[in-house]
Amino acid sequence: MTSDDVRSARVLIIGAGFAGLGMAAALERAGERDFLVLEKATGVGGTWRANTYPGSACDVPSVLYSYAAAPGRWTTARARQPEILDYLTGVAAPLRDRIVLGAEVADGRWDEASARWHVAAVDGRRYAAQFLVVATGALNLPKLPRIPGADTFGGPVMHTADWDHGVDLDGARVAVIGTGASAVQVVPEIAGRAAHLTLYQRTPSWVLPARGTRAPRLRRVARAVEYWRAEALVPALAGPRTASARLQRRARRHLTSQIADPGLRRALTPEHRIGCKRILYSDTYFPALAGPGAEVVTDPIERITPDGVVAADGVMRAADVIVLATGFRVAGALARLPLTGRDGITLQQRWQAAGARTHLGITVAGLPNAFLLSGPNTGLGHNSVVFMIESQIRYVLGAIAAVDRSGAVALDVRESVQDASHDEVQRRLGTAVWSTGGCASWYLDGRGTNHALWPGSSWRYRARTRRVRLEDYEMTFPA
Ligand code: N01
Repeated sequence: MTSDDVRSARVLIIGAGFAGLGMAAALERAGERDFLVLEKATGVGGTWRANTYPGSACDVPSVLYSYAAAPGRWTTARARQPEILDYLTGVAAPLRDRIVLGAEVADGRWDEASARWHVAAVDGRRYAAQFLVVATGALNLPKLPRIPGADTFGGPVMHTADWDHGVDLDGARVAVIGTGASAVQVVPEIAGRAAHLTLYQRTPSWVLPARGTRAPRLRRVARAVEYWRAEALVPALAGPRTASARLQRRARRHLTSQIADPGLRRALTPEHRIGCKRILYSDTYFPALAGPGAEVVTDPIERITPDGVVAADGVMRAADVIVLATGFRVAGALARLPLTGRDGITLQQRWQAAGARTHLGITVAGLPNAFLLSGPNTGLGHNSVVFMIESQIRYVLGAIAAVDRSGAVALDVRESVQDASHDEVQRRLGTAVWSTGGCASWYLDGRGTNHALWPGSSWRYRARTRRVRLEDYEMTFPA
């Protein structure tokens, strides 16, 4: 293969979801014309292309769950999936020529001699770039529970993130497994159509009332109000135990007001502290479970048969369709990306040895000129991740500008800076509700370490990422 077969760009972005498209649009606005976006799917949108289950929506207000530079026109306060996908498709439209669809990355390697990333797609296409932005997202590998007999089931089994719209739920008997953010959205939709709904609950969730549905008219004001209202939750999550008590009382009142039956109410009352898992918002989830055609099963699932699901109470409950609202395989999702940095060491090897260490969730020692968006410890349990993504995008723009200004060809975060950044985040997470609240969640990996969340205010993250401190980086200059 000759060098002509390699498509070169100054910046290569992997992923055309919220983060990747935001990065591309920001580069365009900054006057950078030499960039490409590689997307493995056949369309843009990432999460919002994949999650088409009935009821799929964003529980964060749309005025916050949108780019500051592209506010969008929303028909409701919290948009549903089709509207969010339309919005992202609109953002992608002017960038169309720079987005390569169906380009799944098979390999990425830093080449010291050329100071370039060399990237190969699964279909053999090759790319080279000075800067690499990894925007592949954290929640994209569906977690399929291993339940004995699952392969013997006679009907369709669908994960929420892999919905088969050809399956008819009208009048069907539907078994739903899981009680997280996806479940509270899909359950009311299923209950409205199915003849019978059985919810298999391993752990109940705290649910707060859904907040208003009308799209605000004064968008800028609404954005500020919603932002600070969300930030007010930080003490309940990252602060002392007492700070969450009021919130938990509100959730308990919501449950009591919607569920009259004491037995069902008991079954739906969590034992963990609110915030330990993602806080859910719904006015329709509990009523759906209290309806005449619904049952909540709290006995663990034992097996699946051709006709339905058997729980530990020994009862076989017949089902025509099984819905898996069982979440995603998160731990190590990023590390699965085959990236090889300095000294031939892969990202996976680095993180296997020392955990998912990064500087601000963005740069990784040994991976020069590579930047992660939505990287480790940049998720939020209380506010819009788009705010975090935009902080990262600004940082990446700042880093690229700093390399250009200094006459260097590459920058690589110092190991000591990365370690200090990582250790500080972990120290603060140690006392937060995700570690102390008495639950297991996808926020924690197999070792109980939280590599998912930022431990506090998003404005603090914005402040930390406002300026690229060149002293944090080793710079490489042309020979
Ligand atoms: O997944 P989850 P999700 N047997 O991991 C249960 C984002 N999101 O798709 O709690 C029985 O939260 C599991 O039980 P337990 C958001 O970041 C955002 O709902 O582990 N049950 C749990 O109840 C969210 O946090 C929006 O005991 C099993 C459920 O399945 C993230 O996506 C909307 C099981 C999984 O809950 C993931 O949410 C939707 C088994 N073997 C999603 N395995 C917004 O609106 C798992 N479970 C922004």
